[in-house]
Amino acid sequence: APVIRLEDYQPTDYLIDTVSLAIGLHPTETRVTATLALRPNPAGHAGASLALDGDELVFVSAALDGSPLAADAYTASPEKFVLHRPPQQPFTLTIETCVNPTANTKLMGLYRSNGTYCTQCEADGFRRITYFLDRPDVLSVYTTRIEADADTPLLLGNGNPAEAGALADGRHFAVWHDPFPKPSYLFAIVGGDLDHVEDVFTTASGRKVKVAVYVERGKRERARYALDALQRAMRWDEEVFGREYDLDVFNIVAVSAFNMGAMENKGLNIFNDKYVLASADTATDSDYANIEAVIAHEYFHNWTGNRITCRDWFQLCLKEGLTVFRDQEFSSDARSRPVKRIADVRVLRSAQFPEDAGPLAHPVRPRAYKEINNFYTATVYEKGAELIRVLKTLVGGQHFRRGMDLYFERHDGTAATIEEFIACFAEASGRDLSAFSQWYEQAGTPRLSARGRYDAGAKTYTLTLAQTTLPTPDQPEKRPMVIPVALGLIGESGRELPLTTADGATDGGVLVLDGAERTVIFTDVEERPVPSLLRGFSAPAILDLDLTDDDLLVLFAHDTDAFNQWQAAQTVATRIIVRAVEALHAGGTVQVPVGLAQALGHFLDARALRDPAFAAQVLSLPGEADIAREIGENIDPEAIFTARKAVRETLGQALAGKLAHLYGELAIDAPYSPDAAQAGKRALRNGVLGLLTAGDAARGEALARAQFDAATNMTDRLGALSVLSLVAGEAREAALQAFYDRYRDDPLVLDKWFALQASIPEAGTLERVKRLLSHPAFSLSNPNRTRALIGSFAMANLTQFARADGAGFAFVADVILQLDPANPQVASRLSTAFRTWKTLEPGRRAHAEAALRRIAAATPLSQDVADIVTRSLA
Ligand code: BAL
Ligand code: ZN
Repeated sequence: APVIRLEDYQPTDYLIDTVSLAIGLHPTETRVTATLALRPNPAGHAGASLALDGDELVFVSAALDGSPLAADAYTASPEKFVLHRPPQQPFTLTIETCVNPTANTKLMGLYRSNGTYCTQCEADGFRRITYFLDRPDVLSVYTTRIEADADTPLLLGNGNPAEAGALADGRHFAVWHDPFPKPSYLFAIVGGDLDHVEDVFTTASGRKVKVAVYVERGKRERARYALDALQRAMRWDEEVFGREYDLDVFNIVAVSAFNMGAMENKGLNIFNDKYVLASADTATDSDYANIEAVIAHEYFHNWTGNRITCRDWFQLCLKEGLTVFRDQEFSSDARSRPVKRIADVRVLRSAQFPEDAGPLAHPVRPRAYKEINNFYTATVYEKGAELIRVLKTLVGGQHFRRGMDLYFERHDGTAATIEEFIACFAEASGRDLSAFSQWYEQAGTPRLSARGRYDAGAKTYTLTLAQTTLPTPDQPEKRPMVIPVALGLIGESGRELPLTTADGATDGGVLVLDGAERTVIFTDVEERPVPSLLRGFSAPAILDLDLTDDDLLVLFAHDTDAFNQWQAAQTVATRIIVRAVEALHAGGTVQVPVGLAQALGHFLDARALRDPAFAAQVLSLPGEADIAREIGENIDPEAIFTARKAVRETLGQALAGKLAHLYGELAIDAPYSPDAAQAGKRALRNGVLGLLTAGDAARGEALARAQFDAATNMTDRLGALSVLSLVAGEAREAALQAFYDRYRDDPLVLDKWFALQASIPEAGTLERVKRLLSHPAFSLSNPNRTRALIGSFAMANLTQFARADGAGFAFVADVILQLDPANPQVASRLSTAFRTWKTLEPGRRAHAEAALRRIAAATPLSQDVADIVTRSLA
């Protein structure tokens, strides 16, 4: 496949002002008639031929200004429609195509999910419906007429409903008109027989919007939380960003077969039903939080993505990073801000840091790609969101809001670039942001190191910060980034010390490091301080501290920044586990200093009942992947697993009394609510149960069994089952069977059942997963099921995926090859599980490489998978 480069961007030679579509839905022969109002683009090449994109299309007919085209006037293939000599004034082109939604297993374009017709067009699925200039800078006004049989009573499109009625032979139609010009990737239709919940949302200016969520029959009550989250998001965007909704209707449709999480089509969001359906009995507290976040995310795209879209796919972070930032802020306001920040940073570190440190590393705005679907990455989304946060910290909250207002005002109705976005903030703040903009160009995570020296006589504290970034593919040389370091100084007595410098370098508690190194001298420092750096995780960097464990425990006990309080405990725990790995390698035994257990004990006494959600984050020790990242090379997953388990065992035993007491105290009497307060208690109680079981398996198992049997909600039931799943034996198998029997008809809950079994860190798991592949409830053609079973095994079970005998790698490679012809996007996603293969010890590394080479050598192989494995091997 050719490489597409940012520097080669050219506007199109033609523009498409309006699109009129007539779609006759049929399971295997859907007729699509597209009438495009075209004209030469003043910015393009005069007289050029018109080449429209297609993908596996069946061409039927074409007409120019209403008259059939002569055979020599055009060429049509499944991949292209070319009009050789287009008129040089406005003209209409009518093209008829035929598509087969039932045979569409790629789930791109028009397909069927459990009988429901639905579409997915981002990034380039529209060309699988009709020939088009299928790129985000071609904005058109769409009118869509959908026709179907009586068995498909619901017909939805973008924009506002315009007309509907009955036809002969029991068929019927609906017309939708979207007045807002949009790129083709935001096009959508739905046809089906669905249930729904609805409400009326009144916007800030008093307009009434009919909001509705459509789900499969029988699942209506499970859509209520999503409908509520939608309306809260709509209100929040008015209050916080001044953004009002702009159509008469807003529809959300949940489908069970979906490659992504959800899609922001204008006025018609289509969702993976995992991010819509929720009830106490079937969804965990995390599911509810994810639904709230994804509903808000897709809604927020209406302004950041739809009203202002991207000029080209290199600018993907313009809409995604910004919209993730917006949904993070929404959830922070709806729940606990520090807890949300910790959760988001956990995601960034576990999903983005490894990407940035491995062969798939790329800048937040890439400069080249072969397959755009492989760039919907944690770097574009999560690091992209961090860059918005860095920008806000650099310019300040007020200037940030003014810059956003300017961006909406200036670029509404256009396809914009990162440069245009940043220029709005430069203008609003009066600052030169050219150095900041380097964050978008340079891949890799900066390593920030800090050295401090206290002079008791002079009462000065000298802090030196330095940064380096390791080379990444195609970027051997790295420049320093602009890193805002939010900081404070904590005295050993526990009080926050004033930040006084001669030049006001840390005004507002933020020190900006914009070169390789910077030294600041704090004066009037009355006692030896412990620095609290990168507060709130003020930049996406890796921090190397020259602090002792005791210093860190001072921060854990006294830091006024909740993020760094949590971070201090995590850092101490990480160090202890890394030392334990080293000890095991040296043939020694695992030692856990009493300091951490004592500090955790004090913390639990003081905070557990007051702030359980935060305490749950503190109690959740760094995972195996966190430790692997810290060690960095020659990874032996078994050693990490054993070390971490031993540390948890020691802590569980040291804190046994407190944990048992807390477990009782945290029980909830009230009826289930997914709100943050109850969810926090359940999170901590499940965390307590886990640690307690690590210290005393028999006692923990008994408690978990009782919790499993008595649970009135999925969070408690699955929390107990997770604990039970770690203890091999009859009890585990009985609980798994009971869970299956209860939920055998509920696909989303069965996903949890598959995922949990695939995550068991035992040698028997590979055989279990292979057995489950042929379970009647399993199907590789459903992406959620595939991700639950195979994705969990490959991404959340390090010891078993990276088995020393290579059988885990080989198995996942087999599944990727089996899935690839049907659904390359999901296959390609799975293949990113190998992204850290180069950090493994030599034996495992060789097995991983062999598996990757076997995939790379397979024919045929999709461009999606080929791109990932080729870059992974480079
Ligand atoms: N645009 C793809 C799905 C999302 O990020 O919202
Ligand atoms: Zn998005």
